[in-house]
Amino acid sequence: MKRSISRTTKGWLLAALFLLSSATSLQVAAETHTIEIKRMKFRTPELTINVGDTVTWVNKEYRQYHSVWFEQLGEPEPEYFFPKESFSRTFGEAGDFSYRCGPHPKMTGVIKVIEHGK
Ligand SMILES: [Cu+2]
Repeated sequence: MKRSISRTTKGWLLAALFLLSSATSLQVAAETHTIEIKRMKFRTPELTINVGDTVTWVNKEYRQYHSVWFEQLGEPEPEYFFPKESFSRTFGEAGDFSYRCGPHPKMTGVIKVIEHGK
């Protein structure tokens, strides 16, 4: 009798462990997205990502430097980055985040950050 109770307890423990591990695997891993900067344009200029994802802008020009400036967030203009260099930013909350290049105001883009599965 005692043995069968402990066996049942063991079964429940295993079931609980299984549920915990499957809940963990449902979380979506954060991704890194790449935007290339070529011939004075962000390619692509509009990108939708999930909360927690990172965007890396890569300068693919021959000589031209650029910056990625989220001016509307009231942030200071970041340093320029040169060909073969990159700039990264992680987005921790949902929303539409417009940005521009500091030295080239006509270069604009937007990162649309959404909650997972919405
Ligand atoms: Cu630029």
